[in-house]
Amino acid sequence: ASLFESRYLTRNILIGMALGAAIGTALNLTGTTVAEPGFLAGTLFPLGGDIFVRLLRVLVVPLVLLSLMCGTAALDDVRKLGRIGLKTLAFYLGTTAIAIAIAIGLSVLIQPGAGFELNYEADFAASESPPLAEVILNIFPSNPFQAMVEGNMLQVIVFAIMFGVAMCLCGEPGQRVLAIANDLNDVVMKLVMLLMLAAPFGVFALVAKTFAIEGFSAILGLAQYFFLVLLALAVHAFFTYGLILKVFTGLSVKRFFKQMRSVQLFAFSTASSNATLPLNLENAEHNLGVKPSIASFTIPLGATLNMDGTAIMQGVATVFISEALGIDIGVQGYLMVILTATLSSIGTAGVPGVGLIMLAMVFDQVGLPVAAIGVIYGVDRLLDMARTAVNVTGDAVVSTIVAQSEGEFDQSIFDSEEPVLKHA
Ligand code: DAS
Repeated sequence: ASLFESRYLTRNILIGMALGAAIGTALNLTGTTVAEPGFLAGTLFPLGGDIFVRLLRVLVVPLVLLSLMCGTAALDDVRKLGRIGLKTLAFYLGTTAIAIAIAIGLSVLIQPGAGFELNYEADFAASESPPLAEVILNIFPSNPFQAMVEGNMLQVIVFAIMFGVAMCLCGEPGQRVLAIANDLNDVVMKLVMLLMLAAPFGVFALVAKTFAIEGFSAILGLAQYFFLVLLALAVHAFFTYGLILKVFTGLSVKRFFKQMRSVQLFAFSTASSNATLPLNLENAEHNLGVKPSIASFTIPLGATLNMDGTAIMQGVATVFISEALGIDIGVQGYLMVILTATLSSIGTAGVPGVGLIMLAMVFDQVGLPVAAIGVIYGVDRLLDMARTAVNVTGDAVVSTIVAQSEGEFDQSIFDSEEPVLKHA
């Protein structure tokens, strides 16, 4: 069996993660700190990890463009696009709102910040939050090449759909372009699978660096906050996703999570939905049975605007900091958090650390001091890994539900024992 098969991929990523955690923790215990990272954790590992993530992210724009053009053009009835789009958006925004509600509900119950000494000398620079109208306007590309150069995923998605619809309605020329786009798409996917060969090494470097610098010592001071975020992530991933998958498709939840394993481990290691997008797309089509006409739309859209894990961190962080500061933001404050966190996840790319930048927008809206975010900065990288795994899982769950509801789902692939990634 070829190395590319996803069961090897999972094993290889696990090996890279385990070695990375062991070496990273050893370095941390022998005195590596943020201030004194040393050559390994300060240079070698970050270099290796960043090169790996860059190599993956370079494929994202061409992959989203090609797979979306092909997916849209492959729809037997272009009018389906509107229905698919609305269903997908409803599920994405709905699950994100549920995610924050779970996070706030658990936090208000457990009171992680009560009696916490909050001395924030570390400042956190707030990024200006663009007004809502601008966020919506910014979804529409004025220059598709600029959108691709800037990696503005929502603009790339909008352009690809427009072009795909035109291809679909354009008869012979459209079919010729579609054939070329399909071949190009296959080549890009093959490139993704080739890069997966380097996954164990890239994952090792990323995990080793994180564990070396942000070792367990950072967690001890923020244990209540850290473990509450993990609890809320687990509740949302297994309960919410498990429930909606069962209710809307009747599919086996256990099987779903088994098929998602390599993608989740990869998302955890890279802490980047964008870097995980190619694998999530390949996995949705060839392990979950989601047809390309759906996956090519729902996965890229999800990677950009569906960040339930991030929303959960934002919910817990808001309660934690407001409690520790003794500021009661009240029910309308929490409703504002739910609205702002859901909307701020639209249009922010899935890259490491974007959750904290969005948290500054949320704090701005509810009147919490943005500088206080510096307190939770120390453990954010580890939490970023966990919440990114939830983000990509949410994308895959909604893709499966929408695909099955549109009859664009192949149950035999979902049930197949030996998941094999097609471009392996
Ligand atoms: N790392 C982001 C992602 O890729 C999530 C986050 O920063 O919260 O989804």
